Amino acid sequence: MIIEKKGKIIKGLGGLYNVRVRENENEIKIYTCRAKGSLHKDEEKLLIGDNVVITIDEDTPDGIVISDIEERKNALIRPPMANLDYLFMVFAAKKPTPVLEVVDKLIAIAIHNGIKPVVIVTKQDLGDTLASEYAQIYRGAGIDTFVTSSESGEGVASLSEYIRYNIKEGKTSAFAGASGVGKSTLMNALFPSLELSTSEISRKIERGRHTTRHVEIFDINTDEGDVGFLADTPGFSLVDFARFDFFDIDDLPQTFPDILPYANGCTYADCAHVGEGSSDCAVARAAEEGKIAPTRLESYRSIYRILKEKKNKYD
Ligand SMILES: Nc1nc2c(ncn2[C@@H]2O[C@H](COP(=O)(O)OP(=O)(O)OP(=O)(O)O)[C@@H](O)[C@H]2O)c(=O)[nH]1
Ligand SMILES: [Mg+2]
Ligand SMILES: [Zn+2]
Repeated sequence: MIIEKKGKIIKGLGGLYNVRVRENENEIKIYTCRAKGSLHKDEEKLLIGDNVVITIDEDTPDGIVISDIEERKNALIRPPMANLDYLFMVFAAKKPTPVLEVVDKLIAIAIHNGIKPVVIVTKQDLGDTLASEYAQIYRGAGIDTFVTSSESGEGVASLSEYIRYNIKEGKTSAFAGASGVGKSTLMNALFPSLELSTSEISRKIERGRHTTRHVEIFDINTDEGDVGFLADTPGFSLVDFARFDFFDIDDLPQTFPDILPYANGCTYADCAHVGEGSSDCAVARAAEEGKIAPTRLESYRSIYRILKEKKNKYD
């Protein structure tokens, strides 16, 4: 007999996928299976977070395959996931030193894809002042921001409350950021039963050791009646706008909600808001008045330059 079931891909390793299926009210089952040949085509490569149909042929051993993918809400390259509702941008107050341009690029990509960005500044115990300064930048940009320490427990309860309140009813979320910032450690602090592996950053170069090797989605908030999903993901340090087409240059202002109102209000002719010190540019003026954080404007201008160069090349 052939049976079809709907489920969600929660992990994938070497062509084998774990698909989470709700069998009935009380039972969740994980099926390990391969994808049907036609689903291997590059453009529709399966992603963690995909909602899929699996076909079970009870008459053959290994007779379970992923036979269809449901239409995606969105898909990201980093972390490689589909159907995200929330993306938690995780970086440390120090060790490793954050690269805010990468954080800002990720936030822009999330917003462009209709994913709600949330910032988490970890390792507050290593640098309280730095952590507050970073948090100030993102709160000022209107982004939900948390400061945590998995060492002292600071901020963990309020983040936990936020996650419990927002990541439920099938919503999918992920922790993303550089290696060694403490994503897995924080997930363990929030959900001790996960027991994810973590490891010290390299003392010499102060970089993480890429401890988490694959994306994996976990059930959370199951006590609320319905489930929410949270993924741990491998660390990455590059978001390459030159190589990948995340969005067009015309879409850029919408991805910076803190700059958008001033960009819209700028009456300087054909202004791209990237000129240094032009007193006619409303964005430059707002930055001078301290209404836009300098690092946010730098990131905006950096993305603009990359997209502009790309456009000039192909137009
Ligand atoms: N002092 C301090 N150390 C922390 C904190 N959170 C994590 N660490 C340490 O930072 C190191 C890296 O933590 P991980 O959780 O493995 O980092 P990760 O972001 O998951 O790294 P990848 O899996 O490589 O992407 C570990 O030695 C943790 O103990 C914190 O809040 N304070
Ligand atoms: Mg990890
Ligand atoms: Zn302008």
